[in-house]
Amino acid sequence: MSGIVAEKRSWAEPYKIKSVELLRMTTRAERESIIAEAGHNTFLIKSRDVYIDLLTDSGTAAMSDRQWAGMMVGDEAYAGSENYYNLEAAFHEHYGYRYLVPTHQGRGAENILSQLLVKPGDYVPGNMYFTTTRLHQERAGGTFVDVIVDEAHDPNSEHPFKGDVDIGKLDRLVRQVGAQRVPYISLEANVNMAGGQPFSMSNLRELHGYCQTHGILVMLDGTRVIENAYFIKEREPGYASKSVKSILREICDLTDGATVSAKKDLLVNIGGFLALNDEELFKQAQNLAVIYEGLHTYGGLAGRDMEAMAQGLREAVMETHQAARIGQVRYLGEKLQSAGVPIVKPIGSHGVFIDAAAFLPHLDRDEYPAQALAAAIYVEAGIRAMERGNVSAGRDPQTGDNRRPNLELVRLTIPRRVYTQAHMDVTAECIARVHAQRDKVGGLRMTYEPEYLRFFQARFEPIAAR
Ligand code: P71
Repeated sequence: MSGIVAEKRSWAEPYKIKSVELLRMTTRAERESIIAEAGHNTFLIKSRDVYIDLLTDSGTAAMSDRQWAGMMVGDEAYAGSENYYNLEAAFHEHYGYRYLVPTHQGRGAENILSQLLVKPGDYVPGNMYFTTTRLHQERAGGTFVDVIVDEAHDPNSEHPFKGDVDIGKLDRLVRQVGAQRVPYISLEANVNMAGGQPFSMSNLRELHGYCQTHGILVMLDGTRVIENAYFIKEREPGYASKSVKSILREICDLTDGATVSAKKDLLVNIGGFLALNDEELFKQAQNLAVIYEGLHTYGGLAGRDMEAMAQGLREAVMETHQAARIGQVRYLGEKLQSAGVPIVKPIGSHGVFIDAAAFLPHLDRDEYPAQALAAAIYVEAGIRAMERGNVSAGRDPQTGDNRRPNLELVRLTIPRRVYTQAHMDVTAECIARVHAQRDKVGGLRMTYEPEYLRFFQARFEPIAAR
């Protein structure tokens, strides 16, 4: 009975496993040649060469039996599919926005929103950038301005709501450029690039008031908003006894619309949508959808995908699901912390973010420490992580220099309902081994740099063997 105490109550996965996918292990020698062939970029490794895949939580969830059952009732009519109306009903019930435009994934919705609202010369403030979101804003002629609280840029700050907007920063921008050049604020839930950090309801309420006064829309990036709702329930005074479902609704009611990648919160492998309250904007969005996505009742999705999304939404607001989801990420994060690995605090919702700058202090940011660390983790145990630092941040469009963000991170992203605690143990042990030999990890030089979203396809080579 050692280790078991009467008071302790663990959580367990609120499901049992009905179907499995076998994993394949490679040798270290194989992985060394695989990473070189992939140009030291984990995006360029074949899935078959990965043992535990923590690249992303996007589109990687295990669907439930009910979602799979939904796939069998796909109505694949070109127009007016039954599944669209089922999705719309679930969408109205849970998010409460008036209008829905399905899209093939999140960036499809971002494209439409940016084209609709951003004019050349506009400014789009946001609580930290997201790669695709900012690019769509820039391509529409806008300039992104970061207005997140300073704590978000400090991996060691324990601030419980590092996703909050600094209203003072927003106000300075509005005074400087004029509210008429700020069409909306792009408000991301559970801010990805900050480490999966939530905003608070009180901050959102204040932001909503400010934006109403100045005629600025609040557009939510609701990709991980249900996880954000769970953090509000856990951390914000007055919310402990409210349901995740009602907190979600309260968030949406304080915003004017949303872009959502359904590949995260909503437990599906593909899909997204744009949500709006304004009828005129909605009509224009539906019209743009037929250019870029597909007819407005499918938006690039199969009928079956919309059915799986509707069911995923019902499962995503279940508290047992979120407790296990966020509990599993926390389990891995705490293991890494106790092994002395520097990570972003507090532990976020969708992954554990290793502070690569602190892990590899001997490397300059332009030697891409997070890229090098992700490659070293792969070579150590076949575990695939994602760089979220200088490579992801890209170049400043004005100066052409690397942006060198303060956060230089490697994300160990946990797919929903896919891996077990034992996989988390193996992962933590792998990272601890790399950490013990961290001085052997050398820097990288970029040998191929694509123009857009370079992190997906860039190639690197080691600067010199150490
Ligand atoms: C993630 C992804 C997928 C991704 C996208 C770009 C670079 C690397 C990985 C996608 C998001 C997201 C947020 C907050 C919009 C999108 C785009 N995340 N907002 O984290 O996290 O959605 O991929 O469905 O087009 O791995 P999309």
